[in-house]
Amino acid sequence: MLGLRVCEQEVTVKRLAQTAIAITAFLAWSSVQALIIVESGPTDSPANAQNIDAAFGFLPDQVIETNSNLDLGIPNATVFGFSGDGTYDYYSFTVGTGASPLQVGQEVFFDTDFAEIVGLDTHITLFDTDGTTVLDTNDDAPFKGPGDLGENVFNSFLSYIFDTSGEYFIRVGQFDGSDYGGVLSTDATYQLQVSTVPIPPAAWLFGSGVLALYALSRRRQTVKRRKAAA
Ligand SMILES: [Ca+2]
Ligand SMILES: [Ca+2]
Ligand SMILES: [Ca+2]
Repeated sequence: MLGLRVCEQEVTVKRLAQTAIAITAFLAWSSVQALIIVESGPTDSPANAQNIDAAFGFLPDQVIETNSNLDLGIPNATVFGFSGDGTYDYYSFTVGTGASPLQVGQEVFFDTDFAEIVGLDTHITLFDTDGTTVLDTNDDAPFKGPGDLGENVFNSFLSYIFDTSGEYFIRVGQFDGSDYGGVLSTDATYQLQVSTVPIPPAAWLFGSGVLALYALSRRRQTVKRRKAAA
């Protein structure tokens, strides 16, 4: 009887453990899913832009350009977009407002992935808060990064440091030889990644170190002046 009870307890513990593992796996899966949003709505103009603030998470993403050693602290968002309806795709995001983790003074990276391998040559353009002033644009990335699986480097990449808070726009278009690319006419899909690097703790340490040295040198000068006066 005792043996049977121990056995029953073992089974219960095992079941509880399995349930815990299943719940953990589900939570991990749902937070991974939360990092990818699918293009929805017309997205064909700044006014119809899809806001991606809620898509940001901190789980490692294999295909962002800043994913050093699968760093857990890198905010990133992924949009799965559709090409081929003859319009541009506009997405908006806020910087420095707290609605997204993007901050003023931080370098933000924009890149497209898995587009070239399905026959889409992307061209991305970053717009100011008015939706029309071009801040930067890129047709082909200057390097082949994770997610750029094609033979060439037709996927796009650009980085930008925002100096003012507000809602900005990133537009996905298609290479057509023009300065900012044309509308998405090829029937295909793409992934747009928006990511940044955390302000490194080392920078803060360095900053406080410099302050400490400055304070020490001030103290030494004061002591020296006092000694000279005495
Ligand atoms: Ca990438
Ligand atoms: Ca689209
Ligand atoms: Ca391109």
